[in-house]
Amino acid sequence: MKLSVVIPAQNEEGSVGATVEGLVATLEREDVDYEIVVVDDDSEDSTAAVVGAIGAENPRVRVHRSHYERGFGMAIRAGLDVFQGDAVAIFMADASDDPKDLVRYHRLLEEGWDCAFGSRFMPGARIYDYPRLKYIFNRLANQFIRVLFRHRYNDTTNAFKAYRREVIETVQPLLSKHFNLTVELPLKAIVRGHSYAVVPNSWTNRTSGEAKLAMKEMGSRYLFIVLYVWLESTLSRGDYRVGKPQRRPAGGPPSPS
Ligand SMILES: Nc1nc2c(ncn2[C@@H]2O[C@H](COP(=O)(O)OP(=O)(O)O)[C@@H](O)[C@H]2O)c(=O)[nH]1
Ligand SMILES: [Mg+2]
Repeated sequence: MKLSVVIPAQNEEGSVGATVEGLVATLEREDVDYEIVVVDDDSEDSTAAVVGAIGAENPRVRVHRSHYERGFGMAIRAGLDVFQGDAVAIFMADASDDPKDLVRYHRLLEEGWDCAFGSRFMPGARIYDYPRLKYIFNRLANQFIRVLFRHRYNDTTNAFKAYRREVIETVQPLLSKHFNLTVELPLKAIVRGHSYAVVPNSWTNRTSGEAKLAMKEMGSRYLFIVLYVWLESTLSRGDYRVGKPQRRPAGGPPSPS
């Protein structure tokens, strides 16, 4: 199973090189068939050049200049349009995620799960230097999602997850343009009927560059998409679930001739 790794990156010259090189080293050591697509949005620094230089040596690595408007969600959506693997993982450019966790995701997908999710808040997980205020909001948001969707998974808000290609087709059309895409993808995958497995993850705070998640601006957008998916799951009678037989139009299918 070929794994595509989509990395949204904006002004990450201080960490994107190490992130990509770390991934390459681990994926090659573990014999994973992969491609790495770094989606850049008009970075004003050398992000694209750094990745371009790695790509010149390793054809599995490339930069894709986002073909959408700027934004975290739109950059990931651009990556989801162009990836070529059988599955795709979303990975941060700031070296906060661990390539070894990605290898575990790949194994889960190979075992047959549709989605592989991590949790930074379960036994076996490790978090380093998580900003305090962000931690409080994170735990509240994930608890709210758990109650609403009646599931036990406690880290829906982490973007670092992996999906089989079919899942990316099932969750269309995507609506989120910003960080709220991180919850739209897993919640839709779950309510539309895909299977998922959860493993402990580690997460390390960035040591270079700036964190871009502005919680003030994102709160209402997160709430919008969470409620949107919840409304779909409670009121749409399963119309968007995978495997639900489609009703044929009256009169049956059009005749072949
Ligand atoms: N292409 C692109 N990448 C982005 C944008 N905003 C954030 N990112 C990337 O998304 C990842 C997560 O962003 P980060 O700032 O670390 O978020 P935080 O740690 O949650 O505050 C990093 O790799 C960023 O470079 C954007 O508007 N466009
Ligand atoms: Mg970050």
